[in-house]
Amino acid sequence: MKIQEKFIQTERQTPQLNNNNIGWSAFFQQQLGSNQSGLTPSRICGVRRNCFLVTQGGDETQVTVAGSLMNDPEALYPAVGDWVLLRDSVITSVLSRKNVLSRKAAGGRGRKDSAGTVQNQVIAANLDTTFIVCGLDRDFNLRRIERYLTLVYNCNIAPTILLTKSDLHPRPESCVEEVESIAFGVPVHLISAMDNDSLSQLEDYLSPGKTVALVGSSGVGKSTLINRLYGREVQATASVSQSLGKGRHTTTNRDLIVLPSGGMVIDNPGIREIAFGVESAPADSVFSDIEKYALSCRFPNCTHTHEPGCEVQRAMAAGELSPVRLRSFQKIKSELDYFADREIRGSARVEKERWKGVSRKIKAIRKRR
Ligand SMILES: Nc1nc2c(ncn2[C@@H]2O[C@H](COP(=O)(O)OP(=O)(O)O)[C@@H](O)[C@H]2O)c(=O)[nH]1
Ligand SMILES: [Mg+2]
Ligand SMILES: [Zn+2]
Repeated sequence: MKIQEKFIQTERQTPQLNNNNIGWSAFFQQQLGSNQSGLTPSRICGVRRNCFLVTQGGDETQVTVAGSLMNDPEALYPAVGDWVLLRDSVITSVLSRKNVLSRKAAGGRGRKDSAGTVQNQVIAANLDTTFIVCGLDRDFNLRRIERYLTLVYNCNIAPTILLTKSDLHPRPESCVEEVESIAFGVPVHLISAMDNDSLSQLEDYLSPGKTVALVGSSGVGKSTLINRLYGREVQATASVSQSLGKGRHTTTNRDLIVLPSGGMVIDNPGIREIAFGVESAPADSVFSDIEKYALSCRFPNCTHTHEPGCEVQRAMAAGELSPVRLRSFQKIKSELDYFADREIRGSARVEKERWKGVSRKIKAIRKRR
């Protein structure tokens, strides 16, 4: 009875995967051995602190990763866009990648781990194109575009440059010329969220089964673009603060989203930190009011949450500082700490350690039952 149920389940899922609709192809099919019946191929569409999200084209489901995979130094660690095999909501293996958008750890200086291999920070896997997104407001910066182009070229992935917020520039065509002069032969598109017609330029990149990752600084309009392409709000966006001319951080998770067109987009809110370190982090200058109080905290490494003698907490209690502002400061701080941590230790190890913690917790829960 059980076996029959399983058989029916596999039967039902096979046509969908052969349909090519979320990027499945012969390249992945040929990696399925004959002894892998009962294992369901799924695509990673989200990496969360404590789990992965996967899809087979429809709903997202939460899964965990097998301990054997975590402890295998040779195994790929699942990233957004990866194809994985699942048994009972547990990832048992990660299929070989067609390509991977990643950056060498530690600023490309080629730091090596104990085994002598250069560690890579994986941003997304199995892409057809990467959109380098640059806003035509204060974000416009040819040097930054060059750095993104280098990142994408180094991974042998086709770049396309999107200049967003064209409605905010008096002569957007002049920017296209400037970009073309540094990115010879790379397609450049002018996009505005105010102009739905401008999105039709992107149709070819997003035909059924195609996967595109969006990279670019926070606030350039990546999530807004995804919402326009989708036809409704599926990603959180941030309002640009006029005084700063920068978007605020909204999400820390990158996600693969299946568009109604059948194409897929991967939003990368953390790309700036992942790709180029934290040198341009907004936290210090933008939160100078909080930093000012923090100088008077009793402990130099105060997290301003529970420590005695915390001047920030005192200021908040006295109504001198808004709790909302402190929360957003702490959120950005913890993001930056996380990326800084990855910078220093290499992403693979940080991820693995994090997962060891998770598996310990799972074991503890099982014992209690
Ligand atoms: N004027 C204008 N504003 C835009 C455009 N695209 C995005 N924005 C605004 O820019 C801000 C940041 O956008 P968001 O999508 O959150 O950027 P992300 O951080 O790259 O995902 C939001 O307030 C958007 O409304 C555009 O084409 N024109
Ligand atoms: Mg966003
Ligand atoms: Zn404090």
